[in-house]
This record gives sequence, structure tokens and C-alpha cells, in this order.
Amino acid sequence: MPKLLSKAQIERYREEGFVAPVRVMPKAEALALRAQLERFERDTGAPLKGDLRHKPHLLFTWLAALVRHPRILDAVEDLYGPDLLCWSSSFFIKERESPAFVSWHQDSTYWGLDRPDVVSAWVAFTPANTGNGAMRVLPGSHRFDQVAHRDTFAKHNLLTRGQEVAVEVDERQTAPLELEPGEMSLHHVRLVHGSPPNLSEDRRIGLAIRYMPTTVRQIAGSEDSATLVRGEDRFGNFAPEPAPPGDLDPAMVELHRRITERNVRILYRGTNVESFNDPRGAGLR
Ligand SMILES: O=C(O)CCC(=O)C(=O)O
Repeated sequence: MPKLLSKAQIERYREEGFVAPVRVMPKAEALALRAQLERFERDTGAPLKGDLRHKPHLLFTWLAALVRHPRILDAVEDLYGPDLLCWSSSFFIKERESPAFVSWHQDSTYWGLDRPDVVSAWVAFTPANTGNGAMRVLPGSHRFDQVAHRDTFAKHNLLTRGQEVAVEVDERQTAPLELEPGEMSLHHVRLVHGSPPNLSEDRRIGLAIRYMPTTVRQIAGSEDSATLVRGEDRFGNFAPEPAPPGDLDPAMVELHRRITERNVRILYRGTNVESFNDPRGAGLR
């Protein structure tokens, strides 16, 4: 018996590589998460950028709770079983009327994971629609093997290397993943997807949370870490990550710095980019 998804939704994920929308929390709770983020941004005087967009669940208690949200985990368990790691999380924030975009890509390209049993839960803090740069997906493309990508390092591309699939994507075959605040979409790590700029008068904010069963391994870096969010880890393929005891706890800030450095070495391997804040890299800036 599935815990949250219907049989039809599970079938859709298997056949088409995505499911949306799935309600995670009431709209008011998602707007409260947005307010938390924007309070931090007001206090620091700038939009969240660079390293802080990467694995922020290790820095903020309210995101540590989100990656452990029972409804998200129930849905992920319906797809990948009861022993689950959160490998990563990333804020995808598009400012109002901004040129930021995401090129057509498969997530699996540079993550270094040994097999494509990985799903992203993209949780909406604001509406995501065709007017403000919602994701679009190519249904069924998760069945492709790994497709060749080229790195563009395009200035406004939110991906780390501005990577894009080296084949033409016919936009007429793609579908939008429109969400209301508090809803999520689920997409497979091999699904070809991307998103256009936000032409609206408000920000578009989502947290993409990457989940996988504990059996997956990292094969591109000597060491990697992940957060056990449900069940038991009988494989120990990833160093365990603790939950932050408070927002920006100094020990967690230091751990996040070390983990981010290691992740940069995996994600930017073969380039000379040294950090998410490095102007030579695209993405998450
Ligand atoms: O937020 C977006 O527009 C794109 C997100 C994305 O590429 C991802 O979650 O893998």
C-alpha cells in the first residue's frame, strides 16, 4: 500500500519520470518559510547567493525540518523504499523580471552517483507558473541513458556549469510543472528539464531536495556525505550529516564549509572553478 502517492502517480513517475503537483503543506506554511528566508536576507542585506544556496538544510533548522517533512518522505518512500538519504538541497531563486534561467539538462550529468535511483522534490515557496519561469520537463526522457552535455558557463544560467543537453529539445513536446506554494513536483534524475526566465513582478522561489535510497554510491569523489532522513543506513556509502541544533550554529557552519568544498570538487571536476561563489562558474550565484 503506497503511503502518499496514488498508484496512478507512481505509474506516471515510472512511465514519464515526474509527478506534479503534490501538496506537502498548507499554503500559509510555505509562505511562512518564504518569510523566514526573506528575514535572513533582510538581516544580511542581500539575496541568498553562492554557498548558502547549497545544502542550506545543514545551516537552518527550518530547512532541516523541511527535508525531513513526513509528507515529502512518504511520497519518496513510495518511489524508492523506506531507507532514504537526502543527498543535497539547492535553492533555485529567480528574482522578479530577471534573466536567470535553467538550460535543458539531466541532473545525473555531474553528480557522480553510481546509478539513476535519485528523485528531486522541488518544493514551492511561491507560485511557479509559466509566467514566472516554472520548470518544464520532457516526459519520458528519464528512460534515455546519460545524454552528452556541453558546458556553457552562461552568465545567467543557474546550473553550476551552465550545462545543456547536446541534442535539440522540441519545446512543443515539453510540459510545465505548475505549482502553488506548499506543493511539490517530483522528478527523476535522468529527466530532461529546464526553465525560462521569470518575467513576473515577484520572485519565484523553490527548494530542490535530492533523495535516494541508501544503496546508491558516490563514484566521482573520494568522499561524500548525506543526511539519513528515514529508516536505516545499512550500507554506509556516505558520511552521515547531523541536523543543525540552531540556525547558523558555528560547528555546522564549519561542517557545511567543508562539505561544500568537497561537493564543489565533484560538481566542477575537470574545470578550474573553486567555489559556488567563484565568478568563473555559472549557477547558484
Ligand atoms: O528551479 C528551476 O527552475 C530548475 C530546477 C532544476 O533544474 C532542478 O531542480 O533540478
